[in-house]
Parts: sequence; structure tokens; C-alpha cells
Amino acid sequence: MRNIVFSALMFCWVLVSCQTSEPEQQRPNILFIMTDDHTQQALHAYGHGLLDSTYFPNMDRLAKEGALFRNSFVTNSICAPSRAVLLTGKYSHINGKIDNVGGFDWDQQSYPKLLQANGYETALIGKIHLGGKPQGYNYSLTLPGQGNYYNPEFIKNGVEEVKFEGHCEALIPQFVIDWLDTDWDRTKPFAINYHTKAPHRNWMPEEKYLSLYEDVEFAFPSNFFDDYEGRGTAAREQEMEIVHDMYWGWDMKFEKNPFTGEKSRLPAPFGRMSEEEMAAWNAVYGPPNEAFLTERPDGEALAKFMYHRYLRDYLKVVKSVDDGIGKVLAYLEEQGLLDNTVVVYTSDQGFYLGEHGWYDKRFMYEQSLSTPLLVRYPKEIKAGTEVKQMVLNLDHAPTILDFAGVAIPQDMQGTSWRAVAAGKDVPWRDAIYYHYYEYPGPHNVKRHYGVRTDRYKLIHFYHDVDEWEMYDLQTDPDEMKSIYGDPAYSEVQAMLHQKLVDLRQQYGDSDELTQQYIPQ
Ligand code: SGN
Ligand code: CA
Repeated sequence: MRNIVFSALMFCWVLVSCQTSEPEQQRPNILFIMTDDHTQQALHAYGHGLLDSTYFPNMDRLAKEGALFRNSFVTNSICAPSRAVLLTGKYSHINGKIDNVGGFDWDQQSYPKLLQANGYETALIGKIHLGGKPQGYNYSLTLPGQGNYYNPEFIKNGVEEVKFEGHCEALIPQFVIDWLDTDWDRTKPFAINYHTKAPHRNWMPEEKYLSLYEDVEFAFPSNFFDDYEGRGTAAREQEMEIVHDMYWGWDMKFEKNPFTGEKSRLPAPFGRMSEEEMAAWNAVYGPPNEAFLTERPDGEALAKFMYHRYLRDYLKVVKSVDDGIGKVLAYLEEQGLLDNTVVVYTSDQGFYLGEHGWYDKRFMYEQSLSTPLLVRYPKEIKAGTEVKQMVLNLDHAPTILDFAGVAIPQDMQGTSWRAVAAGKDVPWRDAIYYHYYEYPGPHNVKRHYGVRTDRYKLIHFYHDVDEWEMYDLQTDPDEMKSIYGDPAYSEVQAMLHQKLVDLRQQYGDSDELTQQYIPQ
């Protein structure tokens, strides 16, 4: 009899334990790596070949061992709004953070809050750029605003400012490891937002990489000397040209403007450096700056100098980011945690590296609309997967909840890409919706919204203009000539207008809401 009772009890226990969720160690950890302004053109894995693959082995490793998303886009190509979309899974016009200026409402629903409520331990380390006190995290150590490259301050748990010595791209990965090592409650899965500052302007390299790439020559992109014909006024009126809009101190690292002798609008960024750091810096930048002052290049030679100073410094800080990722991956591997961690690598938006003569982002043109997306999770994602479906930063919040086994709230507007990353053939969107607002503002990029399909793009610039542009990405991948109004494309144009109407309706955007976001 006792045996029968025991067996019955055992049977019930087995039944109950099968019905509860998977054992805790089976829920994956989430390591979400977000860089600032890193663009696909600077990633060897995307095949652009700016540099040999050996330069960024850790980013390449993620692509080789996981999935590379060929068509990964943002909904509003600027920092703080992009991060608000990431956290909320909602468009800017819904989460309220339309530009870098206004506040972010941390009281609203976000995926870290949902993870935390469902047994995850969460941490936010690095740049978030949303002001206020982060919510949804057991621990946060964030850069104030844009933060600094050298000897930066960080804010602990949204209140206490602490100054650190060193370069921020060496500090941030170390903070991630320190949190895992000492603070993380190992009975729970973790979810970390590991957000770098680099390669955001003004690209101040770590001391050990100051001279890296100084001897590497890069070709100009084919449209570097764009004359902005064939499009509306927006491309012509921007203020983001390498040659005309970079600051001699801040960006080009000169003491003052070599032509006028004036101090640049933003000073050379040396105030935060120690004497030794300054000496190492001068040993590298001093000689070419001297040569420049003697030669005083102009025309194409001037453009070549500025383009190289920009690109080399940009890639030097990407190198530090790659090192940091390598350190964190090595730590996870050593601890036996890596294969049970969904590692996502992305950036808050793309960036121009001389295409159209530009730096910065904001436009719905390809280089800033796109952003890298690499994902490693060998339990589900085959090594070397290439995803063609169009995904958005809007999709990350639902995807992470999906991986974590947490219900995705109905009001999140994105779609989980978990199945497409695993190579499954699931129904997917055939167009994406975009809306940029920060105008008037830095770099003078007019307000616009639009739609992109796999082949075509329709953009409406509004506010102080009312102009439409349309591109055929197959015949004009560099977006040099708008075909809006071209009778040969009238059917395509009608199709894109209809998609735009449908998507605006689907996501709850409207002319009325658009007007409300224009300051009176
Ligand atoms: C700063 C930069 C701009 C950049 C914005 C937004 N100027 O204002 O070039 O577009 O940040 O960048 S700087 O002279 O201060 O470097 S974002 O990534 O935060 O959106
Ligand atoms: Ca950014």
C-alpha cells in the first residue's frame, strides 16, 4: 500500500514538474550589445571590405558563429529615440521620445521591466542617452548624456556620479564583467544592456590604438563629391559634409582652424587628458598636423586629408569596441555561459562614412537607415546564417521577450525575429515605416517619413518643404536620382503611396499626430 501511495505521489510530482516552466538554467541569458553610430560599411562581415577581417575578429566571430541580418533597419535614425524604440518596442510617436531633445518617460512599459518581473536579473552599462533615472534594471552604470572618451564619469543606479580613469571603451566591458562576477545573482538568468559610446563623434582613440591605420589608405566612396542634383532640397541643405561641417578642433584634432587661426566652435578635446595621454596623442597627431600646416592642401587633397583623419579615427575606436566584445565573450566562455546566452550585436543607427560626402545619420537613405545586426545563439541559430527579411529595431523588445519565454504585450508594435533567425519560413512584412523629427536641429536634416520595400523607397520631406522622393534601389543603390513623378514608375509610386497609408494606419501615425510633434 505504502508503495502504491509513494508511486502515486511520485507520478504527481513528475506531472507537476513537467507542467512548470523549463528549469531556470534553460532560460537563456541575454547579452544585448549596442554601439553608438557603428555602421554596416565598417563591418567586414557585411562584405564592404574597408578593412581586412583580421582587424575586427570578435564582431566577425558573432557573424560566423551566428546570424547576420542583411536587412536590419531603424525607425528613426538618431540616438535617444532609437534607444526608446529598443526598450519599448514602440514607434517614437507612441513612446513619445521623437528626438534627442525631449524627455523620455521611464514610467512606461519596457522589455527590461518585463524581464525583471519575470525572474531575470537586469543590468544597463554604458550609454543610454535618455536622461532621468533608468527603470527596469537591478543595476545601472550609465554615461551622463553623450559621455566622454577619456577619464569619463558614470552614473550609478541613476543617482551617484563616479569619475573613472581610463578610456571608456576599456572601462565599459570591464564593468560588464565585474557585474557578472560580483553582483549577478546566479540563480537567475541575466539580461544585460552593454552599450558602448564608440564610435560616436568625436572618435578619440585609446592610447594603444592612436597610430593604428595611420598608414592605411582608403578610396573615396563613389559619391563622395555628390553635387545633390536630382533630389529635393533636403540633401542639399543638410550640414553634415565632412569637408564643410567638421570642426577643426573637435573632429580634426587641430589646436585651431589652420586656415583662419580661429578656435573651433568646439575646442580640441584635450581638456580631460593627463599629461602622459597628451604626450602620446601629440606624438601621433603632431607630425601630420605640422605637415598639413606647411602644405596647406586644398580641393581634393584637403578632402582626402579630412576623410582619412575621420575614417582612421572612427575605425580606431571601433577596434576598441571589438576588443571589449572579445573580452566579454571570453569571460562568458570561460564561465561556461556563452552557449546559453543570446548575444545580439547592433548599433543605435547606421552612419555615413563619406557617402554623399557626409558623416552623421538621420536621413532615410540607406547608410543611416540600416544598422548592423549579428546574433549568436547556437542552440537555435546555425553558424553562418544570413537573414534576408527586413527587421527593425522595433522588433528587438518582442524578440528578447520571446527568447525569455515572457508573453509579448499586445501593444508592442514590433514582431519577434526569433523564428527568422532560426531559418524558419514564417510570414513576414514586405515594407518598413520610418519617421525622423529632429528639425530644426543639429545637421539640419529636414523632417521626413517614408516607406521602404525590398526594392523601392518613398520619402516625404515636410514642415518647411513639401517634397517627395522615390528611389529604385536596384538601379540606383546610391540614391542619387529621385524617380518620383517619372511616368515609367507610376504604378510603383501608387503602390508605395498605398503602403505608406497602410503602415501609418497600422502603427497609429497620422498627419494630426505629426503636426502635434512640431513645436508651435
Ligand atoms: C552631438 C554631435 C552631433 C550628433 C549628435 C547626436 N555633435 O550633438 O554630430 O549628430 O550628437 O548624436 S558634437 O559636436 O557634440 O559631437 S546621437 O548619436 O547622440 O544621436
Ligand atoms: Ca547614435
